[in-house]
Amino acid sequence: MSVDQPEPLDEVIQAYSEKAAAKLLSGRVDFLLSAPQLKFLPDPTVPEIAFCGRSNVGKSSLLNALTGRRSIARASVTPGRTQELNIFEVGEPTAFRLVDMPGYGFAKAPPKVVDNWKKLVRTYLRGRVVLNRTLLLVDSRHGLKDVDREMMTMLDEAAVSYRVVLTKADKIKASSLDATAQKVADEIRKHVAAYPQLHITSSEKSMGIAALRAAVVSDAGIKLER
Ligand SMILES: Nc1nc2c(ncn2[C@@H]2O[C@H](COP(=O)(O)OP(=O)(O)O)[C@@H](O)[C@H]2O)c(=O)[nH]1
Ligand SMILES: [Mg+2]
Repeated sequence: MSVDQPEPLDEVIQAYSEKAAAKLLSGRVDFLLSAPQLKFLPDPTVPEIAFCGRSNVGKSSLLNALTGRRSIARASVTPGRTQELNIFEVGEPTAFRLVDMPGYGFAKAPPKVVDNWKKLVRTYLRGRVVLNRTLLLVDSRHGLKDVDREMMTMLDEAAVSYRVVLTKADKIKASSLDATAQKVADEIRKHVAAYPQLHITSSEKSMGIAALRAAVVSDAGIKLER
C-alpha cells in the first residue's frame, strides 16, 4: 500500500489563494474617480490598497497585470491626471479599492507641484482610516533612490505598512537582479513599516504577479474561499 505524500500545507493554501485572488481581480474592476484633493475621495466604506513609486517605474503596467487587463490604468502619462489619486473598485459588490498614487521623482517638476504632491500624499497616508497597505514600486535596474527613501520615511511616519515591489525584472540579468534584490532587502529591513519580504515582478513576463495578487487581496482583508 502506498500513500501519496501530501503537499506542504502552506503551498496548498498559497495555490488556493492565488487562484481565488486572480478570480476576484479578473472580475469587476472599474475606474471610480480621480481625486485632486482629499475631499473628492469616496466615503471610506471599504479597505484600500495604494500603489506608489517614481514616475515610469511601471505602476500602470503592474495594475494592468494584477487585474489581467490591457489598460485599466493608463500605461502612459496623461499630464492632467498625474497629480491625482486615481481610484479603482474591485468586486461586485465592491470588496476593496485600488488607489493609484501620483508618481514622484519627475525631473522637471516645479517646487509648487512637488509641494502639492507631498501635501496630498501625506494627508492621504496619515488620515485615511481604510488604507490597509501601500505597495512601493522600485525599478529593478535602479534599486532604491533618495526619492524612494523619502517616500519610505513618509510611510514609516504615517505608520502605513508597505510592501516593496521590484518591477521590470525581465529587463536585467539574473545576477544583477539578485544583487539589487539583496541590497534593497537589506535596506528595507531597517524601516519599521516595511514588510521584510520583497516582491520581484515583471508585468511584461507575468513574473511574481500571481503571488502579489494573493498578497494584495489578503492585505485588503478579504477572506478567500477555496
Ligand atoms: N520590459 C518591461 N517593461 C515594462 C514593465 N513594466 C513597465 N514597463 C515599461 O515601462 C514604461 C513605464 O511603464 P508605466 O506602467 O507607464 O509606468 P508608470 O509611469 O509608473 O505608470 C512603459 O514603457 C512600460 O511598457 C515590465 O515589467 N517589463
Ligand atoms: Mg502610470
